Parts: sequence; structure tokens; C-alpha cells
Amino acid sequence: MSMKLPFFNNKKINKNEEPELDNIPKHVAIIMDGNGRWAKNRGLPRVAGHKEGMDVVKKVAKTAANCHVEILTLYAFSTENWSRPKSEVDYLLRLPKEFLHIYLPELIENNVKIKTIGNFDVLPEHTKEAVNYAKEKTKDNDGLILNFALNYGSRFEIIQAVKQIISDMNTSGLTMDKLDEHLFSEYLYTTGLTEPDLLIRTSGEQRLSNFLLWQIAYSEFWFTDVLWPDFTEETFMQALYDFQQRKRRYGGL
Ligand code: V07
Repeated sequence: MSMKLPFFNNKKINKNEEPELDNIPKHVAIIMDGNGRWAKNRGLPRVAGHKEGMDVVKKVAKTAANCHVEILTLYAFSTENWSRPKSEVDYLLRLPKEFLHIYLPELIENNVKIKTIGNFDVLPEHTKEAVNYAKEKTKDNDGLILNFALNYGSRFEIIQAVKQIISDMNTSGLTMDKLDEHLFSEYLYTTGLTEPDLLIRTSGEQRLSNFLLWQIAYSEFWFTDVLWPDFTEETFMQALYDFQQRKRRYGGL
């Protein structure tokens, strides 16, 4: 049985409603979970869920741009994903190229800038080639930053930063007294980006799964049972609306 809390806001967003643009999160990060389960529910192979999820990425990017979100970071492939069956890994790592083949012209038209975070170098050549091409083509755009976490793992990112810092201490005059939170953050993949204001995870799971551990220190979390392939413009707007309400409440204190 569900109980209504006195301060619970039941407002449901519909997509024809103009969003109020104050307190829009500048940076939204999303763990796009539930693609495999979506497929299983329909008696389809897991990869059918990944494919469906790819089209949702495009729709959410468009909504984010319309709502003046500045950065959208999407967890597309984690360092842990390598342990899935080879056929699924191969399929997943073909999706960036497929996505860009379909949507790059439209992203360019809409002034979107493509970026990635993660251990990019060890990805297959065909993946790197397609993504590098898109980065190059969009490098001067100043609209939405569409930032894909590809072969991303937060602990790896932190270790890699520590190694680079030690190397810089040994070779380029970096000293212990200069190392603070600000400098450390410049050694992370997210250097130059603001920290996420809002982290969304779909599919009912409420874990971080090695995503942006350092960067989410002050982020709001928003969870939904909706599976990623069923995630719509309205679900996204609901998350933005709920974020705005939280900010408004803190503002009143
Ligand atoms: C992937 C679709 C979304 C649901 C989650 C997993 C499957 C878009 C990309 C992508 C990545 C880089 C890029 C352009 C597009 C992607 C992977 C998986 C590995 F520059 N969707 N998507 N990459 N899925």
C-alpha cells in the first residue's frame, strides 16, 4: 500500500508543457539500465534491447538540448561490460558507429558536440574511427555536450589519475603542496566539464556501478523503474521537474 506524504509532490509532467527554465540541471548523467530485461520481457534477444535503447539516446539528447541542459553524460559501455558474452560485447561496440551513421547529420545540425570519457585507446579500431570522426566534426559546436562514457570505470579513472600525478611529480615539477581537489579533478576524464547536478538511473536499480564516483559527490539522484528502452521525453522532463522542486525547497531554507 502506498501512503501519501504531506510534502510529496504528485505533479505529473506532460510533454507539451513548456519546461520552466530556472534551476535546470546544467549536467545530467544517466545510467541507461534495463535494455536486456526489456528484450527478455518480449522474448527477444538482449541485443534487441540495446538497439531499441540506442534510439532512446537520440530522443533524450534532443529533449536535453531543448531544455537547455548543457551536458548529457551517458553510461554506454563500462569496463565491467567486457565480461559479457563476446557476441554481446561485439554488438555493443558496433552501436556507436551505427548511431552516428544514422544521427550525426542531425546532431551537427543541432549544434551538438560529441565527447567521450573512458579508456578509449583499447576500443576496437572501427569504434574509435567512427567516434573520432564525430568528435572532429562537432568540435567547434557550442550547444549540448553529448558525452558518452565508453569503456568507462570510475576506479580505473582514479588510479589512472594517481599514476599520472606521480609521473608528473617525478618528471615535470608537480609538487605535493600543489595537489588539491581542484588539481586532482583535472586528471580525471571529465576535466573541463562541470560535475553532474543530476544522476538518473533507470530500471529500478539503485546502485552506482562504478560510474563517476568522484564527480557525483554533490549530485542529486533520481531513480525510476522505467526500463531504458521505455524511457521517454516525458520521463526525462519528470526528472528535471523533480530536480527543480528539490532545488526550490533547499532555496526556501
Ligand atoms: C549503446 C544504446 C543505449 C543503451 C545502453 C547500451 C547500448 C549510443 C552509443 C554511442 C556511443 C558513442 C558515440 C555515439 C553513440 C552507444 C554503446 C552502447 C557502446 F559517439 N548508444 N550506445 N554506445 N547502447
